[in-house]
Amino acid sequence: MSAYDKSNVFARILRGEIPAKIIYEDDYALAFPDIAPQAPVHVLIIPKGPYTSFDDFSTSATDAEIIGFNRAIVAVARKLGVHESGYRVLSNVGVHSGQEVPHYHVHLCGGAPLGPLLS
Ligand code: D5M
Repeated sequence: MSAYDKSNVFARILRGEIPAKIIYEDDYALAFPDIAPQAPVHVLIIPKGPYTSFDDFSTSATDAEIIGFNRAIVAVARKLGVHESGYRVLSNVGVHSGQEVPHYHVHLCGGAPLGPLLS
């Protein structure tokens, strides 16, 4: 994976340069709706640090960042009311996954049966 590009769209959202409807924020994470939702609930959760992907984050972030970020995902699921009904957490990594934005993000989808992930 190449070096972190500070001009990516999620870095710009973190800096407040591009508007986003923030639905959750803490020391480790920010969450906002996906611009092209694929489910009734579809939000993106991003860490505040400059990590390109799940792979980069899991390799380079501190234990506190990793724990804090994962707990933020669960907090978002609770806040959105999908904790009981269930939800999907997915992250694209690199070219073959189709990752578009080179700032680590997870898609949290739910609000209805999602069907099989792979078909
Ligand atoms: O998915 C990147 C996702 O990011 C894709 O579902 C669109 C979404 N996106 C792109 N720009 C924005 C803004 N400005 N707000 C909200 N959502 C956005 P990937 O996993 O990289 O393929």
